[in-house]
Amino acid sequence: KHGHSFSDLNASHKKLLVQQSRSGCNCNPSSLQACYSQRNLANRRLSSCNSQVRSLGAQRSSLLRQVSGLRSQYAAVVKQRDVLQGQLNVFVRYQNYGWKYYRGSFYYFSTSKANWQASRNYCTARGADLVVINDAFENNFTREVKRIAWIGLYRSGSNWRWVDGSYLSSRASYWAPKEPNNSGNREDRGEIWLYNNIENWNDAPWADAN
Ligand SMILES: *[C@@H]1O[C@H](CO)[C@@H](O)[C@H](O)[C@H]1NC(C)=O
Ligand SMILES: *[C@@H]1O[C@H](CO)[C@@H](O)[C@H](O)[C@H]1NC(C)=O
Ligand SMILES: *[C@@H]1O[C@H](CO)[C@@H](O)[C@H](O)[C@H]1NC(C)=O
Ligand SMILES: [Ca+2]
Ligand SMILES: [Ca+2]
Repeated sequence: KHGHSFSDLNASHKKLLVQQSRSGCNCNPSSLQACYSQRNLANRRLSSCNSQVRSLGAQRSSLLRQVSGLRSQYAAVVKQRDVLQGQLNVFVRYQNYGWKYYRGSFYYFSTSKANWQASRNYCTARGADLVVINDAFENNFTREVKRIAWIGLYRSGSNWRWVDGSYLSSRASYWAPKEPNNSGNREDRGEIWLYNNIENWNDAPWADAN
């Protein structure tokens, strides 16, 4: 009876081991304790794996956000580059036609002589206008033409106005000494005159060929 029950026990232990091995516990069948401790180890590994998965998930969303940020930065830089390339093309084209660049504007000093209105037409036909001298820098720059040349200044009643519509009284002016003198009562346009002086403008009749 004793032997019978031991053999039963042995058989049921074997069955148990078979069940455990079916359920995936891959341990040494000689020790149940070793099996538990391997299971516990596996559980710890599993929970460490889970927290790595969670942390990788968080890293992934952060990386996806970074990628989308970089994509929009890239698009902005591409746009900026295209704008700059366009400006460079304009720059090169103007320079090839003899225009001079100074402080944000292009200038063309024609060598042909014409009256004020014809000179202005020459400018407007080229998408420009006679020069409006805004400050001492621009005045110095235009004096470098080193010859008499029309500027975009005209008499309007008792005022002088620039071709952009502004009144000279609201701006710096660089009239030569004793100018504008309206000589012969017919000097109604401004010109670069004593170009070696800071104060260099003169009034002259519009029909003069400068
Ligand atoms: C118990 O089972 C083992 C194998 O798991 C076997 O080697 C052994 O002889 C068996 N003992 C008895 C008394 O049946
Ligand atoms: C203009 O030129 C004069 C000398 O010709 C100089 O003294 C003056 O500082 C210049 N002005 C500017 C704003 O560059
Ligand atoms: C008046 O201006 C003209 C230039 O437009 C100049 O030739 C002439 O000498 C000036 N006359 C006087 C009296 O300053
Ligand atoms: Ca100007
Ligand atoms: Ca004059």
